[in-house]
Order: sequence, then structure tokens, then C-alpha cells
Amino acid sequence: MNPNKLKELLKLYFIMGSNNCFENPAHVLTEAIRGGISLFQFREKGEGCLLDGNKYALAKELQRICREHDIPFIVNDDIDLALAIDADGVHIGQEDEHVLSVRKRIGDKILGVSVHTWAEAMAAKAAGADYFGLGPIFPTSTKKDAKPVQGLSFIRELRNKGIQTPIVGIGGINQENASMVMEAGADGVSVITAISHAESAFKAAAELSKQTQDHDR
Ligand code: TZP
Ligand code: MG
Repeated sequence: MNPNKLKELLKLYFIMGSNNCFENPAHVLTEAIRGGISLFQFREKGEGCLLDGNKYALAKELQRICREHDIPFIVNDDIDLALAIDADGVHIGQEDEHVLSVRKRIGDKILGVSVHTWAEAMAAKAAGADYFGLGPIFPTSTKKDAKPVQGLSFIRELRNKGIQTPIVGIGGINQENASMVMEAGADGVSVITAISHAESAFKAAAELSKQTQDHDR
């Protein structure tokens, strides 16, 4: 995808699965969209997550909501699911299928890759990643096997070295610190609980959206 168009989409990237929600996931997503998210990732993993047909059914339901509002729908890890439902893209980590092989399978769909080092970033770029996910930026309890907190230094390093690839930060990002992530050079922020656990997903998304829009460069 065109990097500038993707940078716009990454501004407020909401990630969610059923086990991240206290309320009906379809409702949480609808409210988040109303609040102004720009991209959605279906991440159905971890304790208590849905499997097989139930996972598929929720993916279809959330995808339909995204389509109604022109929000691209990204699938975490599960390339088979992404292909089966014709998702708009996938996001993978270093432990998942190799970037090159995923790129071959998904054609020109959006491909995001989590990277933690310069070498990982360069390899992901060479293999066809459209954007980098960097994190955890701040402490988070949402991902149990998260790598050590990296702060803003890696975002700054990539930008200082002239890397133009779209970057989104993840991990512990909320209304208080989102603007720091943008200032460091990210194109957007991805959040799970700042929206999914908020009393109002609408208000949380609206506030975060304002923070990221204010950083138009
Ligand atoms: N990858 C790195 S941190 C993280 C993922 C999926 C979890 C982010 O969740 P939260 O609730 O926004 O901190
Ligand atoms: Mg993964």
C-alpha cells in the first residue's frame, strides 16, 4: 500500500479480541469507530480466546462493522483466517511465519510486522513489510509474553537513520502519553485497553484521535 495513505490509517489503530472486552466486542468496536479510530486489528489470542468456528464468526461480524464504516480490517497472526475472509491485511511478529512467505501468500494486502531491533526492521522491510509495529513502548499487562519495555528510543533511532517506513507504537499507550509517541516520530499509536477497557470506548477513542490528529507533520 502507498506509505502516505498507510501513515494516515495508522494514526489510531485499535486492536482487540473478545477477551480484551468487558462488553460485547461488536459494541466496543462500533463505539471506537464512532470515536474516530482509523484502523482495526482483530487479535483473538490469549487466555479465554475464541477458537475455530467461534473465532471465525466473530471475525466476520467485526469485519462487517468495519466495512460499513470504511475501516480496514487487519488480522493478527492467522494468515489462513485473513485469506478466508478476504481481510485487508495481516500483522505478524517475529515468532510467526516468515515475512517473505506471508507476503507471497497475501499479495498486496497490508502487511505489518513487529520489530524490536535494527536488524529485524531491515529484514522485515526487505521482505516486504508495509509498516513496523514497535513496542512495548510503555509497560503493559495486556500481552503476557511482551518483550522488555523499549520506550521511545527505537522510534527515534529509526527516524534519525532516515527510515521512512510507516511506524506505529504499541504497549501501554493511552490519552496521557500518545502525543509523546507521535513526537518521537511514530505515524500513529496502537492501543488495546486504553479503548477496550474504557468506560466509554467512544470517548477514549475520540480523545486519542484528537491527540494523534494534533500531530500532523
Ligand atoms: N504487543 C506489544 S505490547 C501489546 C502488544 C500486542 C499489548 C498492548 O496492549 P495495551 O493494552 O494497549 O497496553
Ligand atoms: Mg504474532
